[in-house]
Amino acid sequence: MATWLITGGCGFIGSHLADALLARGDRVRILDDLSTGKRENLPARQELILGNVVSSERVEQAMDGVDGCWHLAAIASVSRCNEEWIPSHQVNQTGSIRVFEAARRLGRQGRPIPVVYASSAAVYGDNPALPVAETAEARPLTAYGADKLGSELHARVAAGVHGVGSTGLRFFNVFGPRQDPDSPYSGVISIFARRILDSLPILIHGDGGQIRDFIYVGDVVRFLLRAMERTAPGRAEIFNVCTGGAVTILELAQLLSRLGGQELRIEHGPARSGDIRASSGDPGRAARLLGLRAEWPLELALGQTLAGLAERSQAS
Ligand code: NAD
Ligand code: UD2
Repeated sequence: MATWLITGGCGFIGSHLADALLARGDRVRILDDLSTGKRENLPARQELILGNVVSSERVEQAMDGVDGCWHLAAIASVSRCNEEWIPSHQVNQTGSIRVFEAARRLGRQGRPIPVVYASSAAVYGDNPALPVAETAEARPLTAYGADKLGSELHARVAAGVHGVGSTGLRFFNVFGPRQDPDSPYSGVISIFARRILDSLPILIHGDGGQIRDFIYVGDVVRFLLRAMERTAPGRAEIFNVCTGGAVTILELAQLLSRLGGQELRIEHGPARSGDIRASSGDPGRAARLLGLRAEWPLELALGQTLAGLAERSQAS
């Protein structure tokens, strides 16, 4: 039976990955500091190492004896990373290096532990060539994006110098149940869903013409699992995790209101500084080399998300 480490496994994406691994009978180990993740996102019996991914002792303790590591722990808020520049750099970049180093040191028979890690479409910045492919110039506009790009560069060093195999997944806009609707830093879909369930008007930053490529967490877990199967020693690869779709924030608000049985009520606030105007990914490389495409239709996935939030609201 395989044993896996998920750093950030108490989080939105990590807890869905943990569910999938447990469902197929594997053992899962979680390293998380519960800074944004929640213990209740995991089954009560699930082993959790409470700790910081910046600590080499904690990372080595968590990595020892596992067959592979999904590294998802990060400060995922763009604005928080800009405001808390040094501390978030330590988590988002030094934390990644800690993981690569532990994968090197704790490999067995000279074979480093494979690592799949979360990068982000933020590395592209405001690259106008849409849909954007992995070969496009990376020009991050935020500290968050710069640290995700830095993690990719260190992944290449880990492969070339130390033989650590890794696969970096550039997530576009991920949504689904357990994305925390109460955090101002959370994804737009979780925030809009909460407003609709509370019968409150939706607040759009700017004119609502911003474009995003929304991918459902159920699809993201399929990419995470397949990427681990493909990760090989000495090779560092990168893939977009996206649908290739392009939805405006206004269209999103209209769709969610209809699905939530609410009349559309919108208030427009100022555009968010540094907001990317248009973001949409080219899913072709992952389709060719991972053999995967996103399968969840947006409307069905939005329905699942609304239902999941309504259920948790009633339970709490
Ligand atoms: P999340 O905040 O729900 O999950 C992050 C997890 O990491 C949380 O459980 C948190 O407690 C943990 N964590 C944070 N700092 C830590 C530290 N120093 N040590 C140990 N644990 C720590 O966010 P998410 O949306 O699930 O994101 C998961 C990964 O995917 C992150 O790396 C994020 O940057 C990346 N990503 C997410 C999206 C998205 O749309 N959700 C888009 C692009 C990239
Ligand atoms: C997402 C990720 C970020 C980074 C980036 C990469 C989240 C929360 N953020 O940033 O980590 O990976 O993608 O491209 O996952 N909006 C509103 N009203 C609201 C909230 C948001 O209008 O109440 C708008 C916002 O101005 C933006 C869009 O919705 O234009 C998406 O916002 P977001 O915070 O969900 O995600 P994004 O793309 O800024």
